[in-house]
Amino acid sequence: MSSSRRLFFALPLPDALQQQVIRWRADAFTPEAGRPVAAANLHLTLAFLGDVTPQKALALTRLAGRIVQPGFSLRLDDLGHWPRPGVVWLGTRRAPRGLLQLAELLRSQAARSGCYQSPMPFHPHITLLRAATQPVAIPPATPGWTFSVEAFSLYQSVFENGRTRYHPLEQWPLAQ
Ligand code: 2AM
Repeated sequence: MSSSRRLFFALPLPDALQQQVIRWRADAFTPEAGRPVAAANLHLTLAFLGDVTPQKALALTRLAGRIVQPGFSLRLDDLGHWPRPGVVWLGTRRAPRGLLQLAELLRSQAARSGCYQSPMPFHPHITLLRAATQPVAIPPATPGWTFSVEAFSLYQSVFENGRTRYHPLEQWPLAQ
């Protein structure tokens, strides 16, 4: 019998942007600030599903495949620190409507399928550092990267050899 997998829907970051972000991060934060997330793991979560059975995963991927939404442009111009989960994040000061609609749809489909959804409002962010539980000096600004979001993905979170990796399982285009 196949077992549950830890899954989430997210926006991937283009490879070139991943590299720009990690180069900037190396200068922007001291090593004591927190544990850097690997470049390949940088993503913006749309809906966290938790541990999902194969049947539920299939139902949710079918629903995801029926989503028809236009792409949008995302500007990464916000930074913050959440000391309790120990996360330093990169975000956006003005979340585009397309991003909020896509997250809302995926989150409500997940909730209807029985995946617990946090009652906290959706705060789109890309986790840059983890284990950042001490005060962190947050730079006043980011370079203000902007990128065009043309697809969203389903990821599996896998913990192996002491590391968490996010494997993209499937991707769906947003309409042009
Ligand atoms: P984080 O980066 O703020 O920790 C894979 O774990 C992704 O799902 C991460 O982006 C993580 O957010 C998010 N995530 C993990 N647990 C979650 C939860 N209980 N509710 C919402 N998002 C969660």
